[in-house]
Amino acid sequence: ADVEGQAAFDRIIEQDSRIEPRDWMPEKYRKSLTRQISQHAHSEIIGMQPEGNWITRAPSLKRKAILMAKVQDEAGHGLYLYSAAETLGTTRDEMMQQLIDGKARYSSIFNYPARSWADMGAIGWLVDGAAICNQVPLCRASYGPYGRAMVRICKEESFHQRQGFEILLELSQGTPAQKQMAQDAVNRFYAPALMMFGPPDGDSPNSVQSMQWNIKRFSNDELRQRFVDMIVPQAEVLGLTLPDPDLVWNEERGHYDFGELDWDEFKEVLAGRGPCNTQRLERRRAAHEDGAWVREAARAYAARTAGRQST
Ligand code: FAQ
Repeated sequence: ADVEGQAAFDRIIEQDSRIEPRDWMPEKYRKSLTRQISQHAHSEIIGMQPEGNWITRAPSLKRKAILMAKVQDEAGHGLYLYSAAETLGTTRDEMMQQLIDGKARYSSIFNYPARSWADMGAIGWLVDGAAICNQVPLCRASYGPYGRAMVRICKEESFHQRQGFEILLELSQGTPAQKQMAQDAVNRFYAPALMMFGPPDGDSPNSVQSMQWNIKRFSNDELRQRFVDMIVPQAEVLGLTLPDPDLVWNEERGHYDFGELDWDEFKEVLAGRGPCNTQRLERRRAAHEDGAWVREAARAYAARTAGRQST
């Protein structure tokens, strides 16, 4: 092992300072970060699908423009994250290939269908809300390129969350059928959104090491609790209920208690057997194949310009 490199690395972590791409780092740190950042990038890219599904059916021109911009933001987030991961030595092509081959993970949440317009509200409010809770602490992640990418991503996610909340508020204050549609969307997305934070701490093999390396700052359960505490008062403003009979304020803890999640369902989704896993990957593969001509053209152009420069 590189003794000097390790000592310098340990010092940087100890000082809660930043590791940059050219610094020496333990192989396990490089590998675990590549894992987390690439999964995160894939989530953004696959996460475009449930919402992309509603762009053509948005209820007004304004809603359509807003949704289109949001989905484009997600593409942008995927690109910053692939770039951050590339600084650790894995190329974007390799990461994309792993995704297409079904060998890479992406967030469980994007394997659930978006059935109604209200789902655009529930995704913005709950899914982007969970993403913010999880990602704001990642702005302080010890790896520089990741932390810096997170800053801009979190700003955009905050806007996305407001956008979702506003869709639900309008539906909730609309006709009884619209309110019911909003409630139904919240009913379906609540538990899957809570699962975005990952398995309970006792079943989270990566957490301890990631926290020692200052990648994660809080455990999965801590962040899940923070999220529940955040959304309960927001649900009240919306006039909607959260589908959990065990959800109750615990005066002693100063937090809301909530019911156990269905971790068997979570495992099924991670194993590739969620409601939309197959469809999401097929769509991603098809998009990749449809884009082959763009990559070919870019390569041909690069080769031609390189040739011109050398003459
Ligand atoms: N889904 O040991 P841990 C968004 C895996 S937000 C799938 O606890 P860790 C915005 C985990 O990878 C969503 N897999 O793992 C948006 C590990 O497997 P591995 C993306 C999950 O890393 C909104 C195993 O289980 N955000 O995209 C999940 O310490 C709307 C054991 O777990 C991020 O990725 C899950 N929910 O903690 C876009 C944030 N949970 O890798 C479009 C960055 C766990 O050993 C529309 N990531 N697993 O094979 C993180 O903060 C962490 O990686 C966690 C997991 C918290 C997700």
